[in-house]
Amino acid sequence: MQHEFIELSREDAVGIIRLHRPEAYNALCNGLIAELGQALEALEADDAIGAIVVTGGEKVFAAGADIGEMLEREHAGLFVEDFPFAHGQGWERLARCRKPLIAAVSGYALGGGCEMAMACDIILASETAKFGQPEVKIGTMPGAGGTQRLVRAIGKAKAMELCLSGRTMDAEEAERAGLVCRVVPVEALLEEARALAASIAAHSRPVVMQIRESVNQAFETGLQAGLLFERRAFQGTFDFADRREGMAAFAEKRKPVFRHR
Ligand code: DAK
Repeated sequence: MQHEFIELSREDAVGIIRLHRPEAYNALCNGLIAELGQALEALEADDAIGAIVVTGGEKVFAAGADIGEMLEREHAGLFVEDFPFAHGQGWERLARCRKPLIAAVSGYALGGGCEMAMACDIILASETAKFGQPEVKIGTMPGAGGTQRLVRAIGKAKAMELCLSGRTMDAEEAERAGLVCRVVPVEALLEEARALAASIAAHSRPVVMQIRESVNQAFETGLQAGLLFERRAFQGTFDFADRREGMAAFAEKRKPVFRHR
């Protein structure tokens, strides 16, 4: 399928989605979001794919929702169409993705761009990455998880400061604050993201999915509910052939051969 605003590629078990609208700093226009949704749909349906990297360009991951598209919009219309969910379901598709998603961020990840990175499971940043929720500067507020995920990721004080002031945070600060897992040189970003995705994809897929859902429970629910979810998921892995194979391989001092079952 031809895309206008993204590039989609596959390398072994890794799917790579590159946001590619450089003239507008990868602003997340409706067309881009729709294409993102279609790409995620295709990668999730592809049994060969075990993990997905979402990336942008060297200078910009994404500078947020497309301000030009939002300029003349009014509340009633946005509410009725549940903007921007009506456009290709891309945002909703991202939240619904069950395969591990790695955001590989260089340059600006602002507003919806920062929210998109945070909706992924892991953020890997290059030294040039800049994160922020600058919506306050254009008279609005974060609308795709910025006031929620950022607080959970970096704590109230820093999240409040970023959302209320609109200032950006560089990669080093983002790593210190716990928003990103690691910072790598800009030229190594995609390779590192691909290697991380490949290492995840090499594990048993159902086990990876269980772990991912359990970690997200910690992020999204209270401790007791999260611990119960984790215990049940752990017990559930004992029905997987891959769990038996993994433990047998360890005991026999050989590499496991996972069949994703
Ligand atoms: N929208 C449209 N165009 C943008 C853009 C954006 N967000 N950001 C940059 N551009 C365009 C600029 O208009 C310019 O285009 P030309 O004038 O060359 O045609 C080009 O990209 C380069 O931008 P600059 O000339 O401004 O470049 P600088 O290097 O000087 O500055 C910047 C880079 C990233 C600091 C600056 O462009 C900037 O501040 N951009 C806006 C950042 C921002 O305010 N982002 C938040 C937007 S609100 C939701 C989902 C998402 C959202 C809400 C709800 N739901 C699921 C419910 C998201 C909302 C937002 O993100």
